[in-house]
Amino acid sequence: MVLKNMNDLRRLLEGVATKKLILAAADDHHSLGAVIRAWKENIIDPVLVGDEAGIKNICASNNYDITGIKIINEPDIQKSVETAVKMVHNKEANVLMKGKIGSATLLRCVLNKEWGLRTGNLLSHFALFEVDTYPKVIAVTDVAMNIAPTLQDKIAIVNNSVACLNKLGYKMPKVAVLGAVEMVNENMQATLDAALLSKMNQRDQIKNCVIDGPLAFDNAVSLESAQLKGIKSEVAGDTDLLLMPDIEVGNVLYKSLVFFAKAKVASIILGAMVPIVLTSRSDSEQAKFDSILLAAAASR
Ligand code: COD
Repeated sequence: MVLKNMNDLRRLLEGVATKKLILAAADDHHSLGAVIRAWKENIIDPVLVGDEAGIKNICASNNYDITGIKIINEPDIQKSVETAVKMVHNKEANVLMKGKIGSATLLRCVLNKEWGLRTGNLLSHFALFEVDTYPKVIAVTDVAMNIAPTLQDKIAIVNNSVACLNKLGYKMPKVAVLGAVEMVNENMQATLDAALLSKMNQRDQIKNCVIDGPLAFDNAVSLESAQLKGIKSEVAGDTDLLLMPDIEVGNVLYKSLVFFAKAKVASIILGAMVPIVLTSRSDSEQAKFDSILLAAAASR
């Protein structure tokens, strides 16, 4: 099974128990809108941690009725994130969500050795995009956490993403490891890593997926483009997951898809004690709502 669009995430959650979600630094308009919508649809049971007066102001000016939602008043942003992370650490929730705070600040709390959400695995970012020019959703990793992943990191990033795709119903997701070219070039580290990852997959050192690379972006997402270049690949043109060489390439692709291609996006952090909704502060309420759906599906 593959997901055709973001609505398919909603279908995955039919009959699934409501998840407890904690929103850190909760006085954020789009985050609150998304959380309240997901609460009304019985996807989550939220707790809001943050500046209570600010939260109530936003709710009043947007006619959000939050009667029944627990608020923990912590006006200091750093302390509100620490409180939220500690609550998740103490198993009080299945999902953590970032509100009005920078990604790096939240991630540093998540990585705290005493009360953070480490599991011993590498944590990595995973984004799903629905774009009109591709026949199914396409996952992209890592566009927001690991800055310059080593080969070892890339193996962990693929494993995190494949485990998540398996939970979303993909039996053998097709993984394209991106480079600037589809040939191995000893001066381009991304192509060397890609070739190694492909071989490790063939030898069953990386399981439950089909990996091919290096592939340039065009032949990863277009069979015609691959055929024109004479590339024979099970993945080319049918990619489920794009593995990025580094954060800059990944982040520029993310923003280009959203701003130029008007893609819908959902994104989370994997590998921690629970999935973490981690969207960009400029992402829409819809993106935050779809990310909550993705986190809920990934926490099953
Ligand atoms: N998974 C598990 N442990 C990790 C990870 C990871 N991905 N990254 C770091 N750690 C551990 C290290 O092993 C170490 O024990 C500790 O955390 C600190 O490691 P540093 O010194 O590399 O950590 P920081 O605090 O300098 O950086 C961690 C960040 C996640 C903050 C950093 O990688 C970062 O800034 N990433 C980009 C975040 C960002 O700005 N995204 C926005 C793009 S939209």
